[in-house]
Amino acid sequence: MSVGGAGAGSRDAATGPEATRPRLTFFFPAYNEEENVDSTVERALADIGPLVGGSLEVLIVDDGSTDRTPELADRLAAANPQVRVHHQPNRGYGGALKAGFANAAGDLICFSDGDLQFDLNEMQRLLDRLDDGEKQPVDVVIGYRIRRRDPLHRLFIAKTYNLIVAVLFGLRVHDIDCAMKLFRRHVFEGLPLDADGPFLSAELLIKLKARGVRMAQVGVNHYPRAAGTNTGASFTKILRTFRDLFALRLALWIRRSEVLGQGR
Ligand SMILES: Nc1nc2c(ncn2[C@@H]2O[C@H](COP(=O)(O)OP(=O)(O)O)[C@@H](O)[C@H]2O)c(=O)[nH]1
Ligand SMILES: [Mg+2]
Repeated sequence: MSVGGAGAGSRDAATGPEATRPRLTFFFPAYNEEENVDSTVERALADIGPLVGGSLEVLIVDDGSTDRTPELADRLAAANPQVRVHHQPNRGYGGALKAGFANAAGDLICFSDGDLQFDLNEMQRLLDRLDDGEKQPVDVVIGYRIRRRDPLHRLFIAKTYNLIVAVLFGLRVHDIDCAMKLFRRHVFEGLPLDADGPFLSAELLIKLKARGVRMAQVGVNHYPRAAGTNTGASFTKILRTFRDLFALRLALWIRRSEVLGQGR
């Protein structure tokens, strides 16, 4: 699918025309996050809102949650016009991120996770880098976890994965999966994104880099999950990630311009 720009066909009717775009959309994937969804929205409004003079849209992407997340999200959206919710049948982490990009109304789009493992106020660091006129101009700023607060086996899996992606795709970034990322809206125009699973984060960076989009990296803090369970590296998700990884590697060899959304 192609997200952003005119391709964002699934945008909810509530989004205004370009003239009324909020400066920034913050979205987060929420999959069975009933314990965290209220506080993530609250933190986003309190911590990110002031960074953009209140011109903020908070978009909850409910990816087919089976707990009370959908109803809590609806309640949050009904209570505050700055908050919107996009519901969809379960597609996976990547599917949820794609829905976020496609449905965000902001001129700038950022996302994080819905489990409070990041300090949302640190979006300031990403916004500062995007606006820093003294450094090389960039259109994307990605965070990296200065000290990742996850179980040891997760750190090992992540290191190996980052290395494999670096070797196979030449993508050298500190932390592919860090869920603190900021984009200018235009980078999504005509950009086809495929993975519905966790590989989407890598796919996105690989394709942006191949399209010549300039990116910067900034360090952010990371905290243990506030509530609920980490499901980021289940066995099925790892299998799915490798399937998608090899599919993209092959596709970039045999039909590069098509997968990059560039006319042949
Ligand atoms: N759409 C979708 N989102 C998920 C899934 N698993 C986790 N998430 C969301 O992705 C984010 C990170 O999940 P988490 O389990 O904390 O991953 P980890 O931090 O990498 O262990 C949270 O916002 C979750 O709600 C899933 O299977 N589908
Ligand atoms: Mg997490």
